[in-house]
Amino acid sequence: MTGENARGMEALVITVAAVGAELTPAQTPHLPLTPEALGETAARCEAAGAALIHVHCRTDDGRNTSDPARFGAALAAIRARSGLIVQFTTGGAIGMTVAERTAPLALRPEMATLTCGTVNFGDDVFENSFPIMRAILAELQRYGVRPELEIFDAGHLSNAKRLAADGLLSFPQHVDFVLGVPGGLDASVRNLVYLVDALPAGCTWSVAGIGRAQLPLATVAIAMGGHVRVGLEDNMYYAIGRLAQNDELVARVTRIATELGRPVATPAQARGILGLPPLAGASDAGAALHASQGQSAAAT
Ligand code: KMH
Ligand code: ZN
Repeated sequence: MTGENARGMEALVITVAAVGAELTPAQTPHLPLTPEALGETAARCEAAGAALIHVHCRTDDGRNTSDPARFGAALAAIRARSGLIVQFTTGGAIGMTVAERTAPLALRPEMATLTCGTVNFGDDVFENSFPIMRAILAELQRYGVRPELEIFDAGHLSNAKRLAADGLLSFPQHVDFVLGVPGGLDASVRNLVYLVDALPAGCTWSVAGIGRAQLPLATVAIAMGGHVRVGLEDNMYYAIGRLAQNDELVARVTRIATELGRPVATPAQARGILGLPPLAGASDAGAALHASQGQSAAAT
């Protein structure tokens, strides 16, 4: 059961990108920097309607780290506090080597990102040449980790198709459109519709609008039947001048989806939608929230 309502709308998978690599603790006090804070964030976001958490790790004082021990502690803390699908970054932070970016994959998270091309990233360059993509794909395959294809620019989808043509990737896949990065494709509805139309058959997709584009693109994606990523990695504000907390960004998407008649997926339902196997022994605490909103698959 993947969760559909009476109108046949597939349940909405909400991803929380809780910390990312770019914001500093000086910019917002709400970044979950420690494994314990990531566990707490996971619990709160699951209760608010999230099904998946995209994970970067920081040191206690906020620096980026690819230390597998830190990722392992984060994975354990998230697992202890939630049933969320855990997705590691392989983008890491600007300046990390490919070996650093892929080192945590040995922990075999359920999913990890694969950015499908190089992109300007503010004044920096986020490097994802074909050799880098092939190296990351090899590590994903080595550890049996399901990719989420990150598309920052229109050509990235072409790159993913080229990887498939070379036999290195098979479609359909789950794809995340990250729109509005300075240097990447603008966060417009027109661009989102263009990208969705260009997807290979059977793909699932989500959108992560950067900054103030997060809310309007999330709303459009809910109506289009796509999925949504929110969180501080992409947007630090709840409203102009008001810093956000991750769970309130998730809760707002849940409220909008509910108003639009779109059920929100529990982690177990999200695993079905994304074609992931069930997590052995996982709780589905999100089901209580969904049932209380009268939007579980059974209730709708
Ligand atoms: N921090 C960005 C340079 C990912 O997580 O896969 C890359 C990023 C993408 O965040
Ligand atoms: Zn990321």
